Amino acid sequence: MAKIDNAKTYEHAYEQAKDIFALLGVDTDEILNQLQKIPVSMHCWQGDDVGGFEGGGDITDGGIMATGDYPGKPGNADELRRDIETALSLVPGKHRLNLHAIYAETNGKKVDRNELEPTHFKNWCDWAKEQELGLDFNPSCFAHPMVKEGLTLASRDPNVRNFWIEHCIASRKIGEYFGKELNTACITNVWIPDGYKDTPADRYAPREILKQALDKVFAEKIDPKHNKDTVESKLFGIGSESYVVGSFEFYLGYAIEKNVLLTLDSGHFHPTESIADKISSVLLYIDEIMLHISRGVRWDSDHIVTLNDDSLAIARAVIQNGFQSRVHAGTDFFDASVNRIAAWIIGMRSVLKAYLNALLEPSNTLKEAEKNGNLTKRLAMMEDIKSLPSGAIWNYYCLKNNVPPDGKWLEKVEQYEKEVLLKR
Ligand code: RNT
Ligand code: ZN
Repeated sequence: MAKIDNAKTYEHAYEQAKDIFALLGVDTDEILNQLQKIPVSMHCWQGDDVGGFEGGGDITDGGIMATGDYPGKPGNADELRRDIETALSLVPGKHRLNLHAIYAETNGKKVDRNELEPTHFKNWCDWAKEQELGLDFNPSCFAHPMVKEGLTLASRDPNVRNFWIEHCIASRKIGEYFGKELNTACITNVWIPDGYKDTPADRYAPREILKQALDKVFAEKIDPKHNKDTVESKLFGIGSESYVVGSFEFYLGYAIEKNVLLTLDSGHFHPTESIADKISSVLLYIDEIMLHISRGVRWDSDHIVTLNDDSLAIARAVIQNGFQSRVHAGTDFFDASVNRIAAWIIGMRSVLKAYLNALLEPSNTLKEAEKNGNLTKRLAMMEDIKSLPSGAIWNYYCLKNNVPPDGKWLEKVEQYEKEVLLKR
């Protein structure tokens, strides 16, 4: 149990909350065991505004953007790793780290993205081993001069296209290396920004080109024990408002036909469209999916995750049917206007709270009511559940994991900011 002030108060609150949930047939001790087994892949790129260590490169060529100039941004991989360690020390549970190719360490040598190799990620891998973290990976198809007119894998120019095919192939090998070294499959996620600002004259041709390019990327079979491939769709980005080649329908079809995973990013759909309701549909046709849990706000797809109806609905869609092993949760947001480490912690803790809330629901009773046509009971219960004391369960879970409860973690970040971040 974490040594924090007033630990007794939190334990007492847990015991009371536990009794209340028991009245509904929910065993909170058992729920906490289940929550303990849910890893969330924390994205490394919140740490430095999707900067990476190559120098140069503007992420807006990928239709994405981080705004804000909060002090303390890490300048190298060691600093970023230290920030990640700090963030994860304030998040209960065992999680994973999601890396991007732009975070390669090339020892001052210029290594272009199509030439990246596992050695350029050895430091990350050794560190992950030491921290007992699984790694996931992403080719970085943005912030690079070979992004031509907003296109990468879907470019008509074979030089451009082949460069990115090579980069994606190199990335899968890095994923395989992580998987082998860390004894847990790496999920390598292909996302490309390709699209048009204005109305295309031909919506089909770029998709044909992309399909063929992806076939080349995935041609070599890699043991899924080490690396699993996934593809991420998007509806629009900055500068690709009218058309994105890799749309949801495109990748849904691709994933089904080619037996790869599908990534659903909660910020990549129409603002009123939620990924939560897609999960139970796509899992009828695809074995496993990855989630990029984010928070869309108007045109932006990458605000810090909070505990809101959207994140709750996502967690519910996973938990209701016991899809934990088929749905790989991850985060994806970038905000440079607040302390970057706090941003990670807020997002990660919110995702976990959403999962906890979903686990705490008396799901069988709700399903039973629905099956019996008692829709009044279904709605009444769903409303009543909202004010159950799940916060007490959460704080106890934090204590159990040696992590400060709500209201207590921020002071640790403030201390780190004073001692480390502001001295950079
Ligand atoms: C962009 C996608 C993608 C990126 C990262 C950096 O819209 O969500 O996942 O956020 O790869
Ligand atoms: Zn994403």
